[in-house]
Amino acid sequence: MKYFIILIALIALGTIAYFALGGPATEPVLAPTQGEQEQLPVAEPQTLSSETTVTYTDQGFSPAQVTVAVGDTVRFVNQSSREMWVGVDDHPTHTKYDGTSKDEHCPGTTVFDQCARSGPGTSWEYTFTKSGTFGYHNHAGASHLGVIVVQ
Ligand SMILES: [Cu+2]
Repeated sequence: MKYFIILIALIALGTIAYFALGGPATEPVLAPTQGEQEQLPVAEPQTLSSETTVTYTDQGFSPAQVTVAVGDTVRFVNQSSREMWVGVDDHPTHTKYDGTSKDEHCPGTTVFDQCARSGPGTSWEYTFTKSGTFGYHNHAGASHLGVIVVQ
């Protein structure tokens, strides 16, 4: 009788082990793994901050409009033959970032305003911390315009 119970127990264990390990269930496991691998490269770039370059020449800002994410930095490189002062619109007050005028927020780094002239070969960068569409101009030559869209 003892051996019969042990035999039944072994058969039961064997059956459980067969269903736990068993069955060629490898194909359904592989399919979701491939799906996850395809999604990863799409998600990663959205979480990284980056730097975008706008070039200023005698013809103006190029590209004239760029779209960046909150937290991204835009570098303005002066490759012109004149002075550059990147300032948020409108000229000459520069109030269209947070309502403060140039005379109120300069010198400083909180507003999208260079607050100073910089000569050929120099650059100035600004990190955008809030979303919005910000028109700007060269305060030292206000006919040259650009737009930064922060999403
Ligand atoms: Cu201005």
